[in-house]
Amino acid sequence: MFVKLHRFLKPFTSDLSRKYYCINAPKSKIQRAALRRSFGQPTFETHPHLLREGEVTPFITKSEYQDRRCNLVTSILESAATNNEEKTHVIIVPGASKQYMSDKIPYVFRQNTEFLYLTGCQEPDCCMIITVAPSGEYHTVLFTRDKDEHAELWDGPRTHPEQAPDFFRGRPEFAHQRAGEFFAVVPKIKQMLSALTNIHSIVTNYLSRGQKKCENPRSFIHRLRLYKSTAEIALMQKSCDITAQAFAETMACSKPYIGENQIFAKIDYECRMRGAEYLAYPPVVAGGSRATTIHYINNNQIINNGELVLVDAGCEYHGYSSDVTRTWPINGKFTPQQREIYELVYCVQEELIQLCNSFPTLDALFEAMCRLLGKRLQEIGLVGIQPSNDYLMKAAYQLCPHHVSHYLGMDIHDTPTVNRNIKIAPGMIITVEPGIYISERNKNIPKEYHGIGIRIEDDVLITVNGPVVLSRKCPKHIDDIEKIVCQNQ
Ligand SMILES: [Mn+2]
Repeated sequence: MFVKLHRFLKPFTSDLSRKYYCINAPKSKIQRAALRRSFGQPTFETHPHLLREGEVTPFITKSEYQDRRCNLVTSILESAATNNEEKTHVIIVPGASKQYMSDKIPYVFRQNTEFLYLTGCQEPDCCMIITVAPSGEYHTVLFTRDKDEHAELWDGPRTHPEQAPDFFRGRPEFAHQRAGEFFAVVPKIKQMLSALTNIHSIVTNYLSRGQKKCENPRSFIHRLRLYKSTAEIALMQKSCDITAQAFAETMACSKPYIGENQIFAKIDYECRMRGAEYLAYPPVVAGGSRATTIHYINNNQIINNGELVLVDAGCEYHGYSSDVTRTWPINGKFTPQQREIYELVYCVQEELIQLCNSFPTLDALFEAMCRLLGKRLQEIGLVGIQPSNDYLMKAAYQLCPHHVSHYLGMDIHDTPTVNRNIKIAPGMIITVEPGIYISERNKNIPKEYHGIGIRIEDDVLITVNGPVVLSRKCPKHIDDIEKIVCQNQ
């Protein structure tokens, strides 16, 4: 059974995939000892198919996590220095708590991204505190849950503070504490763990009594997360490869009268079979005119012959997200109107990716999208001939009422506190996603175009040598799409 599954997985392996260990492979003394102990998340010893020695989470080493904490401390000290402040800083970053669908039935746990970025800890109800002396010396404490034999019987092992596993501990910087001790120090924080969204105000209220200044560290962390490391870029590439291959498989199984739910299931399956943990967000699978509803996620209709399907989906691979959109004719053949609009969006998207060579801001890319869409819509007669730039921009915005880009990384809308008016720079990953949505109620556009909704979205890494399309393996050119969708019709 296991051998068969192993063989089945093999064709999907790529340069980032690890060697799968045979289930009965002899284990070293260290591995056997580690297996007897228990951890709350995969380790090199217990999951050698996922992690290498020295890694806290797949591909991210202990020293990279240390660097991240060190960079955070440095950036906070730098900011304090420009304000002429010489103070002790206490940085509090809580992890997420489990959420429940209904009594005792949990949702899939997803760690708070800032906490995961700084610690690599994947367990619920933990907290990290860094204290920084005015000298710059700092000390990190990771609070993990207390031992609870009964809870562990149900939910699996926890990484106990006394185990102090090597993979979390860095230089003397790091210590483990029981969550219980932590709550004794800052009692109010227990409350905030169950209401993470209120954390800032709870801590502010608590600390303000001592006349201390309280600032949200999120924007400091986001400015670090904005620039991806070599390991993060490799993870993002893999996440995009998985999504691209899943799209290709999904296109290939398309046929008229398939359900949107079936396309959803297919893409989810293909992503997971390639090692993704889950889809990074509820995908949009919108057949026909439903594609003109930007956030359509009901995915419960039948896609009729002659209709397009717009699919916006991406996976999460070891904490890194991809975000891709493709639109294709369910029967493999674009109608003349569908082809016309598709080619228009395709050309604009390609031009926008090329524009990344000059490192514009995301807002500048958005303006460029409106200008380019407006011009091309005018060329094919869907927007009236008026010379004013303003008019064109407005006309385009009416047909594409969303932004063309966002930062991408661990989260889909990554680092949202970073403004879209800063220039893109090497190390950033962004989406480029123009679209055209022609409502059935649009009286200014001929009827034969009504109900057409098309978006093309790729994930783009910015480098010194220009943009690199990470999702390039996903079929996009009209000929490639028609060929792949037609093959099983
Ligand atoms: Mn997107």
